[in-house]
Amino acid sequence: MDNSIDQIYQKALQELKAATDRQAVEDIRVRYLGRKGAVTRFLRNISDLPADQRPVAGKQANQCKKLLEKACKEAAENLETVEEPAVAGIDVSLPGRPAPSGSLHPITQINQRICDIFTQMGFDIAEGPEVELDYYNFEALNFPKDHPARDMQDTFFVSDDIVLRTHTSPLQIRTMEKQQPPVRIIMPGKVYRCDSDLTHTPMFHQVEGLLVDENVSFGDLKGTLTAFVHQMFDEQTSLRFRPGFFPFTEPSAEVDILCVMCRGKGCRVCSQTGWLEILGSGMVHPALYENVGYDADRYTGFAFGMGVDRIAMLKFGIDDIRKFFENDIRFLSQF
Ligand code: 2NM
Repeated sequence: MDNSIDQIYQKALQELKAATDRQAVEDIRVRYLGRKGAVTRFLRNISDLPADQRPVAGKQANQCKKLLEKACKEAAENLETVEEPAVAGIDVSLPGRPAPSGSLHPITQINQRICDIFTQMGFDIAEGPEVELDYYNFEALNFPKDHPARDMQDTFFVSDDIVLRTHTSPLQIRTMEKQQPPVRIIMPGKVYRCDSDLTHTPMFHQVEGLLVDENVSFGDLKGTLTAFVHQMFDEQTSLRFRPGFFPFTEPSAEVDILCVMCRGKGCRVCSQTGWLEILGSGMVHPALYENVGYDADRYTGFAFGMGVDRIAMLKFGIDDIRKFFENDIRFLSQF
């Protein structure tokens, strides 16, 4: 009898030692000290013993019960103190926090989209210097000596005959000097003009294009730029070709799209006209062919130019161009 309660007690202690979490301790406590537990049953059966054995057995069993209760409590507490420091305050079942990733600048995104559309049509990308000779920036492009763009007020002069390029067209001249037609290139890049307000910054981004070959017509210009606008905006976008003037093209046309804000009704963005100018274009002026040594009787071509920043403002609905260059992460992370 003495042995049996001691055996129960020793077995319980052994199991407690092996327990690795608090639930295991609780299971042991129920199995020994619960209503149908081994110790509880032993205590209940004491009344069946001979009267002279009852006091000793009762005392021993009660002592076992107390010691076991204490052992269970301590085991649970120990497991708690072993577990907690490792996971203090942390729910290890939660998914980890993702590392914040950067995103492409909105101007980069639009620039890439423009280049994708034209390279899919077969245009090659050309790049060149931002500090240019006056010759490539103006002279070879048929800008007369007294043209207003040559004014100090519009152009950053590095020296008498060196400027920060005011457009990427100098590169078209450089390309034509090196290569006979067919030529089919676009030139993305930074350009510089002495201008600064809500819609102008001293540095902005342009993509210009040039296609020269035999039998290139104004119809090719219209078809190419219409296809571009439909891919850049959407297939339903209405556009119009409006007569314009550029020194390097003749005839010249400005391309307008129906205002993306008011759909032609007239609003602040389109200055109540219902149209937005997004491109300049035209048939390459024969004087340029003379300058690069092309046979002007054999070849014709078209050229175009657009402001990437302006298109990005229209696509994203931004009314102040300077936001693009402040590099406020709260602004940039929205794109
Ligand atoms: C524009 C508008 C019209 C243009 C012309 C040329 C060149 F040099 F090939 F003749 N490059 N880009 C051009 C024509 C650019 O930008 C508004």
